[in-house]
Amino acid sequence: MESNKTLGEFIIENQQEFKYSSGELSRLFNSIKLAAKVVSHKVNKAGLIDIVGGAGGKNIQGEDQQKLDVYANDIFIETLINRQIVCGITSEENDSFISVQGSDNSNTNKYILLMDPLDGSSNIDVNVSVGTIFSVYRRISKVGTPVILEDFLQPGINQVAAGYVIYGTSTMLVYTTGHGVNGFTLNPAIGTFYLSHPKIKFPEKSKIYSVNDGNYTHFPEGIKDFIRYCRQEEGDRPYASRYIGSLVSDMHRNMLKGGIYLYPNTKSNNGKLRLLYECNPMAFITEQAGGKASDGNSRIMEIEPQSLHQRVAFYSGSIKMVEKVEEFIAKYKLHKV
Ligand code: P6P
Repeated sequence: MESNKTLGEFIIENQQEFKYSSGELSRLFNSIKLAAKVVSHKVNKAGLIDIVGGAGGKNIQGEDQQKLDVYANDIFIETLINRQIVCGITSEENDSFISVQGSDNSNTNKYILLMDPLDGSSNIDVNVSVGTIFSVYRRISKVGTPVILEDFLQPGINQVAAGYVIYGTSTMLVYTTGHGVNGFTLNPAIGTFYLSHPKIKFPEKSKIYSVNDGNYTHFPEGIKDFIRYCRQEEGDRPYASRYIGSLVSDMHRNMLKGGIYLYPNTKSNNGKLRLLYECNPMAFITEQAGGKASDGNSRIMEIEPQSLHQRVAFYSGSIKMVEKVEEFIAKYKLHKV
C-alpha cells in the first residue's frame, strides 16, 4: 500500500527541524530529489545506452572515472548551481571545491554540499546497486564572500543534513537532519518519492558483517580477531558475511537488518573511504538510526579533517558490533611497547 506522504510534504511538515532555514531545506532537497530522478533514469537504462564503462579520465584519487560518475557529478552540480541553493560544492570527482557565485557575483546562500555522486560505480556494468552520498554544512566563513577550504574541513558533528540515494531494485532517498532517519521510495511512473521507511532504526539483533575478505592478510590484528570472532560457532554466531562492494547498498541493508560494515586501514594506507563525503554522512545517518561509527579509536564525526579527500578506517553499524571491533583493536594498543 503506497504511503500518501510525499518527500515534499514531509519536508514542509518538518521544516522547523532544519535550523536557520528560511525554506532552504525544501529548496535543497528539491534540487537533490530532481537530480536523483535524472540519475536514476540514466542508471536504470545503463545497459541500453552508451553510458556504461570508463569515461577515459581518472579522478583525484587516481581511480578510473566511469561515464556515469561524470554524468551524475555534472547533474548534481548543475542542479544545485542553477537553483542557487548552495554557496559551495565539493565532490569525489573534483580535485578541489567549487565556489558558487550568485547572479550578482555575490552569494548569500549559507550551505555547502559535499558528495560522492555515484558511489560503487564500477558495479554498474554488472547491474549491481550503486548510490549517491551527500553531506550538508552551514558555511563558517562570511556570508556573501567566496567560500574557503575551511568551510569544507568541518568535523562531521557540524553536519546539518546528510543522506544517500540508492539506485537499486527501487530508487530510494534516505536522509537525516538530526531528527531521525527517514526513507522515501521513488514511484518512477509519476516521478514522486513517497515515505516508505519512516523512523529507520537498527534492529536489536545484528548478525551481518560486511568486509572485503580478500584484504584479510593486510588488516590490523584487532580486525582479524573480530572477523574470526564473527566466524566462531558460539552464542548467536557465526554471523552472516554479506559484501556487495557498494557502500550505500551494504550500509542500507545492514541498517534495516542489523549489521556492521568494515573498511579497515592497512599498514600501507589509511583505508579507502573518504572522510568528508562518504564516512561522515553515513556516520550521521548511522548514529541517527541508533548505531555507531568509528575509525577503530574515535567517533568518525569528531575527526578534525585535514584535507578534502582524506581517507579513514571506517567501522559503522550496530553499536554492539562496532564496540566489539574497538575492544579487539584496543587489546593490541595496550600491548604496544
Ligand atoms: P573494495 C566503491 O568503490 C567503494 O568506495 C564502496 O562503495 C565499497 O564499499 C568499497 O569501495 C569497495 O572497495 O576494495 O572492497 O572493492
